[in-house]
Amino acid sequence: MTKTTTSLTTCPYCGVGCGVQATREEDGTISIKGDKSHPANFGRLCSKGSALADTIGLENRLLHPQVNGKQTSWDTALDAVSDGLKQVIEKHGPDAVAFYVSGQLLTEDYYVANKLMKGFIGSANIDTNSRLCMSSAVAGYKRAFGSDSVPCNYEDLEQADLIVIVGSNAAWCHPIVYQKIVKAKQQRPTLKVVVIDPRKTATCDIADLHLPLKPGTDATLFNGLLHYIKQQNTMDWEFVNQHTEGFAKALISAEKSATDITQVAQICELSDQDVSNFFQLFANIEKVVTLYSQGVNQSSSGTDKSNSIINCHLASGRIGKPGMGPFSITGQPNAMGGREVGALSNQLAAHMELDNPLHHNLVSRFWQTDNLASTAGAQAVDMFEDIANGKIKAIWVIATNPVVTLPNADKVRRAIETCDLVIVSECELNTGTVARADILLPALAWGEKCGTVTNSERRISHQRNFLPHPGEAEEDWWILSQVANRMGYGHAFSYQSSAEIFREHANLSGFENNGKRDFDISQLANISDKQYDELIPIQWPVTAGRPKGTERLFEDKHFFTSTGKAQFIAITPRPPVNATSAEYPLILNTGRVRDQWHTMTRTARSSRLNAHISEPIVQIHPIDADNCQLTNGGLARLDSQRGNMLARIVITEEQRIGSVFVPMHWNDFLASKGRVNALVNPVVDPISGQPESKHTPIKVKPYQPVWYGFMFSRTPLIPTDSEYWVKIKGNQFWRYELAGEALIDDPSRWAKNQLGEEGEWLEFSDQGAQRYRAGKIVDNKLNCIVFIASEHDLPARSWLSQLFSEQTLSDEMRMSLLAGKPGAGLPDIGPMVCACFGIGENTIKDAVECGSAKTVEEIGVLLKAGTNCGSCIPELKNLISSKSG
Ligand SMILES: Nc1nc2c(c(=O)[nH]1)N[C@H]1C(S)=C(S)[C@@H](COP(=O)(O)OP(=O)(O)OC[C@H]3O[C@@H](n4cnc5c(=O)[nH]c(N)nc54)[C@H](O)[C@@H]3O)O[C@H]1N2
Ligand SMILES: Nc1nc2c(c(=O)[nH]1)N[C@H]1C(S)=C(S)[C@@H](COP(=O)(O)OP(=O)(O)OC[C@H]3O[C@@H](n4cnc5c(=O)[nH]c(N)nc54)[C@H](O)[C@@H]3O)O[C@H]1N2
Ligand code: SF4
Ligand SMILES: [Mo]
Repeated sequence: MTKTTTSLTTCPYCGVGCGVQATREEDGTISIKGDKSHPANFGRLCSKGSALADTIGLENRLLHPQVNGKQTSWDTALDAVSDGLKQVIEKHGPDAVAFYVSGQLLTEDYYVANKLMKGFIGSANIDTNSRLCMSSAVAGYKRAFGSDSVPCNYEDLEQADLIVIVGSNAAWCHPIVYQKIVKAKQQRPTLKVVVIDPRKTATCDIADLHLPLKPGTDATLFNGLLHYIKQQNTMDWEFVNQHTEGFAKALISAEKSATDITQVAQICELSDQDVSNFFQLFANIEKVVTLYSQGVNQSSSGTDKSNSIINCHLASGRIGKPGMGPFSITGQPNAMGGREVGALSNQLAAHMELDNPLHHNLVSRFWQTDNLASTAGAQAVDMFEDIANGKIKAIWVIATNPVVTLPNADKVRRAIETCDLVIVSECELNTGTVARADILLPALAWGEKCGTVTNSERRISHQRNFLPHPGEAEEDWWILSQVANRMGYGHAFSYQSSAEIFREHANLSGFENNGKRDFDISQLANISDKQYDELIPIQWPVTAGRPKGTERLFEDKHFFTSTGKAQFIAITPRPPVNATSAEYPLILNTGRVRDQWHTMTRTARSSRLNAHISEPIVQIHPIDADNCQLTNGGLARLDSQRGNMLARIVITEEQRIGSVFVPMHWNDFLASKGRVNALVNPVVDPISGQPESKHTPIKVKPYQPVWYGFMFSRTPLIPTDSEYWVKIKGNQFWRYELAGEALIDDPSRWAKNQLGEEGEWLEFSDQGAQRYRAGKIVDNKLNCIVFIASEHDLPARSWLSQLFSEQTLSDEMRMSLLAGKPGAGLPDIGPMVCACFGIGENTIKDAVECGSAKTVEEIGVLLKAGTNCGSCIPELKNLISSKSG
C-alpha cells in the first residue's frame, strides 16, 4: 500500500519563488500548501500557487518524441536533432543554428543548453525569453555596478519607510511580495507607498500616492528627482565622492531634461502637486526601496529608465543598507538562474562576458573547449528576424512559446513555418509553437523533474519531484546532453544527474574568481548528492567567507567596475519609438491578469483560475470608449500596423485616457483571435534588445457580429460558424463564448449539430428576435446549454455554471434554466472574486448589504474570502465601498 508522502518544492510560476509543500495522498491525489519553512513565503501561496494541483493532469501532455508528426523512439528523435543540426552547421556554419530558451528552465537545464551552444557548437546564438523580461534591468545594473547584481531582498521591503513601485502590478504579479508590503504597512502605518503606473491597478490599493504618468516618461520623472535631490541637498556626498563616478554628467543631463517640477509634471502629464509630493517623500525618507518591473523594462528606453532610478539611489547613498535599494523584481521562477548561467546571447556563463578576453580564456579552460563563441549572438527579436530572412536555418525552442509572446507574433509564426528545421522541447501539446515543429521532444513538467531555481532576492531553492515520470518524458538537461553526445561532445556532457551539473556550475562560479565576480557559489561546489537533495534555500554569493549566503550586496560599497566605483549614467529621456497618429490614435499597453500565467498552457487547466477573467479583454477609459463608440460588454476589434485581434470591452476609469490595456495571455487553442502580440510592434531598446511591449499605437472599433452567444458542454468541442470564440474550462464543463458574422438559419438544428441530439432538450426560440435558448438534460443532470441572441447582453454565466455541479436538476432549476437566472429561492454566488475559496460576488454583496460584514476582515471571518492569498482584497474593498457609496 502506498503511504501519504510529503515533498518540499518551489512554485513554478513567478519570481517570488515561494516554497510549496506537495502531499501525495494514499489514493494518489496531490494536495498543495505553502511551505511554512520557506523564507520567501513562510507558508503563504497566491491563487496560482494554491491551484497547482489542478494543473498537473496528463491530458494534452506531450509524452512521446515525434518526428514530422509521427511518434518515434528517443533514439530516432535524438538522431534527427543532432543530424539536422550537424547538417546545417556543416553547410552554413554554426551561426545558422539557434536555441531559444526560457526563464522557466531549471538552472541545470539552462547551464547545459548554454554550454552546448556557446562552448561546443561555437555560436552565441542562444537567447532566452528573459530578453523580453529582464534584459533592460540586467543592462542597467551592469552599467551602474559593473555586474548584474540585484542588491536587495524581501526583508528590505519590510524594513523600508518608503516603497516606490514603478511599472509593477505586484498585487497581481508578485502577490506574496505584495502581501508582505501590505502586512508591513498594517503594522507600521508610517510606511509610505507610491505607485507609478499609467493605469490605476490593484497595486494602488495600498498607495499613499499614485502617479498615473504618461506612458514612457519614467526617465524624465527620475531625472527630475535626481535634480531635486541635489537642489534640496539631500545628497550623500561622502558616498558619492568615495564610491561613485559620473555624478556631474548625470546631473547635467537631468537638468536638461526638465528644469523644474512644473516641467517634469508637464512632460509626465501629472499634477505639480503629485510630483512634488513624490520628490519630497523620496528626498526626506532615509529608507527607500524602489521596486520596478515591466513598466520600466519593456520599453525602448528600458535600460535608461532603470539607470535613472539607480542614479537616485546612488546620489542619496541608498544602496547596500537595510531597507534601501533599487530592486528589479524578476518575473519567471528562474529568470535569475538564467542570468547566472549567462543564457542571454551577449553573456558567457557565471556572470562573465563574451567579449572579455580573460573571461573567454577562463571559461575555455574550464570547459576544456577550443571552440567557445567570442562574439554576441542574435537577441530574441532579431533571432526570429534572422529565421525569416533565412540566416538562421535551424531553431531549437525550449520551454517558451514565441508564436504567442514575441512581438509581431504573426510574423514570428510565419518565420517558424518557413524555417528548415524546428525542434521544440515541451511538456504540453497545445502551444502554438508545438503546432509548427518538425521534431517534438517531451519534457518532464513541474512536480516530475528536480533541480534548482533562483528567485528575485538571489535565493537558490530546490524544485523537487513528487510525481512519477509520465510516458517517455525526460529532463531537459538529459535531452540536451544526449544531443551533445551525438554531436561528438560526449566528453563534456556525460552528466548522470542534476546534482553533478549543479556542482560544475558552482565550481565555474568560483573558478579563478577571488572576489572579482559577484556571482560566486563555490561553497556549494563539492556538496554530495544527498546535500544537494536537502539543499535549503540560500542567497548567493555563497563562499568560504559567507557559507550561509549573503542577504544584501554592496554593504562594503565595493562595486564590480574596473575602478570599484558605482557609475552614474547620464540619461537623456527618449519617447517611445512609435507615436500615435490620426490612424492609430490609442496606445496599446499589455501585461498580466491575476489568475493566468503567460500563454495559459497550465493555468487554463484550472477552473477556479479561469473564473476571474475568462476572456481576452480590452480595458478602456469611458471617454475613449465614447469616441470609439464602444459599449461595455460588447466586442472590439483592435488593429495595429502589424495585426489585429478581438476582445471583450471593459470600460473603466482606472484606465488612463489615450491608452488601453490588453492581457498577454490568450493563445490560439483558447481563443479564435486573442493573441495581442499579433499587434505589438517589434521595437527594442538599443542597449538591452528588450521589446517595447507596453507601447504600440493602435485603433479600436466595435466588432459587430450578427449574433452573440455562449455554449456550455460537459465535453470539449470545436465550435463552428463562430468568427469569435473563447474556450473556458469550468468546474465539470467547458464554456464557449461565441459570436458569428453569418446568421444561423435554424438555431435548434445548429445547436444539436454542435452538442449531439440525444438527450432531453428544453428549448425556447423567438425567430423574429433572433433569440434561441436551449438546455439538454441527460440522466437528470444538466448536460449542455446554448444561448444565442442578436445583442451581446446575455444573462450572466455564473449561475448557469453552478448548475453543472448539481447532481440532479430540480424542477425550479429546470424552470429557471432558459431564463438564465435563478428564480426566487435559488442561490447564485455571482462572478468569482476569491479564486482560492470559490467565493462569488453575490455572496459577498449579500454579506455586505445585510450588514454582517462591513470590513475586509469581517468578510474573511464570515466567508474566508481574501484570507488565503489576499489577491482579491482590492476587489473586496471595491464591493464594500460601492455599497457605502
Ligand atoms: N498573474 C501573473 N503573475 C505573473 C506572471 C503572469 O503571467 N501572471 N508573469 C510573471 C512574469 S514573467 C513577469 S515578467 C512579471 C511581470 O510583472 P509586472 O511587471 O508587474 O506586470 P505587467 O502587467 O506586465 O506590467 C506592469 C505594469 O506596467 C505598467 N506600465 C505600462 N507602461 C508603463 C510606463 O510607461 N511606465 C510605468 N511606470 N508603468 C507602465 C502597466 O500598466 C502594468 O500595470 O509577472 C510575473 N508574475
Ligand atoms: N505583449 C506582451 N508580450 C509579452 C509580455 C508582455 O508583458 N506583453 N511579457 C514577456 C515576458 S516578461 C515573458 S517572461 C514572456 C513569457 O513568454 P513564454 O515563455 O513564451 O510563455 P509561457 O506560456 O510561459 O511559455 C512557456 C512554455 O514552456 C513550457 N514549459 C513549462 N515548463 C517546462 C519545462 O520544464 N521544460 C520544457 N521544455 N517546457 C516547459 C510551457 O508548457 C509553455 O508552453 O512573454 C513576454 N511577452
Ligand atoms: S507569489 Fe504565487 S505565483 Fe509567485 S511563487 Fe508565490 S505562489 Fe507562486
Ligand atoms: Mo517575464
